[in-house]
Amino acid sequence: MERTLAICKPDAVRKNVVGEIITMISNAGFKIIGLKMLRLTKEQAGAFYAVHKERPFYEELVEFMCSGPVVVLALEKENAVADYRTLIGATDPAEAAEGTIRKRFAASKGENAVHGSDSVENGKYEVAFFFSEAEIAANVR
Ligand code: 3AN
Repeated sequence: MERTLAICKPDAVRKNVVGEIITMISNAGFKIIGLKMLRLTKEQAGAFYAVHKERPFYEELVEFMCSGPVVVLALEKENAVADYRTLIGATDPAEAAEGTIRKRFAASKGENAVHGSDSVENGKYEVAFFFSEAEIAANVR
């Protein structure tokens, strides 16, 4: 079983569409093995997106991710990383396929409703960033 991390970003929380996003995730066959709502500090958001540190949008991205609460979900499924990327659609909502989460709820490349891990390795790392092994274990028991 593979794990991936989903985040309903501050724009999705503000638009009150977290429930609809979680329904789409559940309907696509993912098992939710962790779920919490939290407000990221600048330090946490900066560390989470450290791979993008050199990109021109880094500061904007960190600011945006701290601009309100987020909902983080640890998901489990066979082929979870690739299947979840398919479900969310392209980073730019203008390029996102019909029926994807970003097609429905993203406003722009920055305010794009959801995050998804981009590799199996990052999936493990990002789930561990937000959830302890004990928390996950209690949910999969
Ligand atoms: P994805 O989230 O689809 O994996 P990445 O890894 O290219 O996309 O970018 C990470 C995050 O950075 C995106 N979710 C988005 O919020 C933000 N981002 C990417 N490109 C831009 C951009 N051109 N302007 C503002 N924010 C961006």
